[in-house]
Amino acid sequence: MEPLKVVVSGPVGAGKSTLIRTLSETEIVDTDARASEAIGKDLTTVAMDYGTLRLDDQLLYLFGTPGQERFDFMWDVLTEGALGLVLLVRGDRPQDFPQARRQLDYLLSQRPVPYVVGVTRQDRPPVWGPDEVALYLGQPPERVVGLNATEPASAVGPLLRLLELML
Ligand SMILES: Nc1nc2c(ncn2[C@@H]2O[C@H](COP(=O)(O)OP(=O)(O)OP(=O)(O)O)[C@@H](O)[C@H]2O)c(=O)[nH]1
Ligand SMILES: [Mg+2]
Repeated sequence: MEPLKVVVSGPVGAGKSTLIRTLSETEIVDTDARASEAIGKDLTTVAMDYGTLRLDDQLLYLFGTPGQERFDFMWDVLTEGALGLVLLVRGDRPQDFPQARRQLDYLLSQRPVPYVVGVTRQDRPPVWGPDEVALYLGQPPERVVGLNATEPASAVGPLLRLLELML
């Protein structure tokens, strides 16, 4: 089977780099640099993350985008040839939901591919659950998956769901 290119996008701190670091079976490429403005954490992705993962017989190439919108010119580069999209958002930061929705709309308008929304930090209550975020975003519940991006068994959830939806 052909490798499947999946883009992992979403606002700053959503857990994009963490998910790829948690899941990749090969050495990851990351481009985290010291954040030049106050974004609530020290390091931020300035170009991309890259990792790979095999699920059953399917090899996945995972490409993470930067979250900071000043790097959004990278989105079009990274989504070239992508066949799936995982849009992550922090479940404990509802103030990020409008931006997540804008990014999802934009990315799908550029490249209408199968997608899943992942709601991170399910291990850190109080946190919005996937069903609540699905309602907020006007998405069908099967498209929204809760996860802890630091935990392999949980982080793989959105990718398994994406493959299910693609079949
Ligand atoms: N407990 C917990 N921590 C998480 C989870 N997801 C991400 N984090 C933490 O959140 C912080 C930011 O995660 P990153 O993976 O750097 O976020 P990002 O989406 O790549 O951010 P940018 O590259 O700046 O856009 C890290 O300290 C992670 O360990 C989660 O599901 N649970
Ligand atoms: Mg990152």
